Amino acid sequence: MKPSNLLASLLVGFSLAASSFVAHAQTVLKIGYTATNDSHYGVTANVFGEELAKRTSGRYKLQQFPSSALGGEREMIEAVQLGSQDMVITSTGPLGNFVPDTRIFDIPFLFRNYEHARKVLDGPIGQEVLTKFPAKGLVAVSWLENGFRHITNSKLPVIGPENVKGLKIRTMENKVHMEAFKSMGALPTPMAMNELFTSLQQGTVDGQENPIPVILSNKLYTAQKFLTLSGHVYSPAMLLISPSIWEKVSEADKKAFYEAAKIAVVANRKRVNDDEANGIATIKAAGVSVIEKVDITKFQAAVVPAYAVYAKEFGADKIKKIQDVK
Ligand code: EAX
Repeated sequence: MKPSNLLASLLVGFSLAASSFVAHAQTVLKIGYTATNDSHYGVTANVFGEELAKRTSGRYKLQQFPSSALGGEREMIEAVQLGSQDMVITSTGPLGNFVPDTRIFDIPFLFRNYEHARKVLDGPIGQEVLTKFPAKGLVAVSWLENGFRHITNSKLPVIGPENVKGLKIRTMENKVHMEAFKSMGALPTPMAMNELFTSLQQGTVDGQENPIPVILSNKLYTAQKFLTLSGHVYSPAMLLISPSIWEKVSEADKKAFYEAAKIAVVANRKRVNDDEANGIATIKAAGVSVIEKVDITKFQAAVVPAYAVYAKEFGADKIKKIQDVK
């Protein structure tokens, strides 16, 4: 073989090896969330990871960081925007500070029940909001679910809004929620999830509000005396991916991401249903007094002043469009 031919075949061999390396290269995606792995978010990440790996022949793999190991939700969303973190499962809590269009879904007493909320998010109204993310440096793979939020506290049995007057209640870093609690006469204290447990223990705040899956997974019930099943607001969640990753994903693999997310959301919602059905017994058994007969009409009346603010921000017609989904 002439030296020039030898060089040519070496080059061909090298580039073949390089392309087969590319075809088998594995991308490990770092995903963070605030709940434990044994939770409605953990189950979502597990199923999403398995389904994605299956559909991409193992080219995409998840590395999970549960329990706020990568920080609070606001920090994680920022990191996903910057590309220093690949994916996050987050509630919409702090998300409105990045993509204001998500805020409308944080309005209290907007959704009648789980069926209503899921229908809106899966339908044209919810899907349209997903298209707003790229302009804000984020990619939304799918809506997920955190659940209807309930109030817990360590001071008194809360039956109606008059009982939350003057209570220091931790809210998410979300101005829609803060407005609602202000309307009820509470003192809303915004705080990241990873600071909450200690704040409840030390009495920096009297109470907080979260869905049953979070109260269970983060063991918040061990630091509270009363749980009021207020269901005052639905808390959507979301699976976000960094644009710096997304722009490198092939069209076929993007389909795999969406398909995997579709299966993960089924598991996510099933776990929320199961926690709602079985979790309250666990909370009661731990000695928490659970108030099931709640004065919902009074709570709704108490947030009417906040609705005036929401109508101004989002448009009364847009709110009505969501309420009208049957
Ligand atoms: O996303 O911060 C909160 O109260 C959220 O519900 C929690 O982090 C789950």
